[in-house]
Amino acid sequence: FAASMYDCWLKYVLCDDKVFDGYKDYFKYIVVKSSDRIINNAVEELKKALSSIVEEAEVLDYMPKSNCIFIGTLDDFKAEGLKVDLERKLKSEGFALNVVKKDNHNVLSIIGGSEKGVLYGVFHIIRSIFSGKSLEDALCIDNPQNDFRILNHWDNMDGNIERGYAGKSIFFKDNRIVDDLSRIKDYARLLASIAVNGVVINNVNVHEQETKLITDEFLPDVARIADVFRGYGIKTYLSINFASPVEIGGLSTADPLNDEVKKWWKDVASKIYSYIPDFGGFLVKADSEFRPGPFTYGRNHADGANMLAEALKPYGGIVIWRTFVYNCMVDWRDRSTDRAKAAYDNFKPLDGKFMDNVVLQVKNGPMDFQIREPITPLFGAMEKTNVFMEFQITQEYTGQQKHLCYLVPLWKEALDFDTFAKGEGSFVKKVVNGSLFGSEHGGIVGVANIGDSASWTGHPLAQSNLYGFGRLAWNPDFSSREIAEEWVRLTFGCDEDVLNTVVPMLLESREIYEEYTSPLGIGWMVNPGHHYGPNIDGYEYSHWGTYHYADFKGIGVDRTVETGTGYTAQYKEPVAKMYENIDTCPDEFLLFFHHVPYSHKLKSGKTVIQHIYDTHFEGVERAEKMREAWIKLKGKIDDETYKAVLERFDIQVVDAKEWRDVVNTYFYRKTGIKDEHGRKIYE
Ligand code: GCW
Repeated sequence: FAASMYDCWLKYVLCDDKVFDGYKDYFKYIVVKSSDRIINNAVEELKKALSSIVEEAEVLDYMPKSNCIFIGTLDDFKAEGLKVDLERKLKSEGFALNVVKKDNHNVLSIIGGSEKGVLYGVFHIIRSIFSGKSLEDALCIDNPQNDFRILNHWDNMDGNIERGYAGKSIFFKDNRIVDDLSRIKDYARLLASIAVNGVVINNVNVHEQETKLITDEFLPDVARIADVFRGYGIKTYLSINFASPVEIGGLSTADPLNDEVKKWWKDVASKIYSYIPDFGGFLVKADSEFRPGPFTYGRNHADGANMLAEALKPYGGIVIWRTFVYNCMVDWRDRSTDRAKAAYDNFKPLDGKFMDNVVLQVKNGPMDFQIREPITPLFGAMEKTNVFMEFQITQEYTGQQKHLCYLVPLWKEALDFDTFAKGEGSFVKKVVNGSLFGSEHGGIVGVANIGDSASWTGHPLAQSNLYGFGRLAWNPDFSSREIAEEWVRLTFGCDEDVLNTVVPMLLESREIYEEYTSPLGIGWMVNPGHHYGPNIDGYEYSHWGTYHYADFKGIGVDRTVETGTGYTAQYKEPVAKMYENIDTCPDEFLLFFHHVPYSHKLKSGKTVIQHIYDTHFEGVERAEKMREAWIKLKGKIDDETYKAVLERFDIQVVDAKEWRDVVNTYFYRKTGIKDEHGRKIYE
């Protein structure tokens, strides 16, 4: 199976000729009535996909008297006199794939609710063909469950990517926007294939140079990028600096209630839309980790967000305001301040105060993208405010694209969590898609894991996370396995050995990573700054609010109402009680919610200390097994990918051992308790 890892899941190698027979008959003629650019790109993609397997199809603007494939919007379809019962069933970005009769022949129709729907429909048929699905199984009506499916890029204009583990930025170089946009076009294709419809191209930490992206100096270049994305149904957004009026506007204040400031932003909006008529809007990190914001002026987040929202409103733009706001200058001895409480404390009182084109972007966990965190209680608490879910695809705390960590299971846990906000069944996925509270906007956002590396993602298997993000944002009901299987087939073909090796590997990779890193939901324990590798006390005596409170007697953060920080009260019942009570708190979150002695018995019957030892030994063994299983695939995976993955498994195994030994030694020294099985723990 030879194809370049650059092509990701768009390799277009057929895995099952027989399955393809069902489709073949329609591919002689492609009927397209529209001259729309998105539809043209869709047709180009289909031709590209088919080019290696059938004779080149003829593109017609009329119906031939033979079987054919028809590609167009519902309006195009009706104009053809064809009948299909799709009204009200098709959302604007949805699509339908079906076979209809026209005179004496059959028309395989890809019908979109809009041009974007057409594009997604074409990618659906391509995905079906190349993952070995029969035509019958491919027929469907499919709508996105989330209207906004956005990627955030933490790219700086000097070309570096904050928390990027896959090379340099594909958008920026040397403090400018790149000249050659061909890689961005390939990226747009990849994103369209997983139905991503928005990109924020610059880092939420907006530094001096990036502050100028909203000026005449750079907007023409931003417009060039936006134009490429537009052809694939993707809107461009920018992260902005809240202090821009002062830093580049010559004003003496950025106070959101100041008239001059309001006018300044209105002028900025009008200018941006003159360059980019379909500009998506602003992403804002304000009053967070030393970034400027409304607090400076005694204003709150709603004042700040609404001021910007008013400027964008006439053009249909939105303000995406992040809730990652917490005190990052705490005294570690102060046990009453709890960072986990911060988002709720800051934003819950403002529920109902935001304009309808403001969306709060909330990280899945209350701390910061750890390998295991409970859901942020803000989901379910904001009944009158739009919220987006923010996931981190880039693997900051989950192995930095050196370790394999398929994140879809983690994301699904978050989306499937029941908040009980409106009784049983109030799942997070319903909060974020807007249906639970009838919100105006809903969506899922991911912090991208790509850069200019040959495989886009550094670790070639980390492509599965980008793929999985898009699929899950489209439909959170897909299972982790379904997504993994689809990705493996599209990426590596349908060899059974490959499938039976890589799919289980992906599915257990998160658990393996968790085993040899920080135990029982406590998180952190990493080297400060870059966050790679074990350092148990790395963040223990710092100002960041990220502690485990381990001493010789016990470990964990008491977040109960009864004796701790009171964080559990931010959840609705019965969730609050479940976490509050140590007997019902799930073990994987034990140390997140409770401070316990090392002798505390888990539901498995093991003590906490023995669990720590066992999981750390087991995690390494399982990492070694993944590496060995991969080696068995030599010859079945293209060489380039095979080697790139193996190199990373080599690193993972070595570094997992370091984690194991550092963690085990730390707790052995703290507790003096020996491993029941007498395995090697360095003293
Ligand atoms: O996890 C932290 C990261 C920062 C990041 C911040 C955020 C972009 O370490 O690098 O800044 O979260 O989400 O704003």
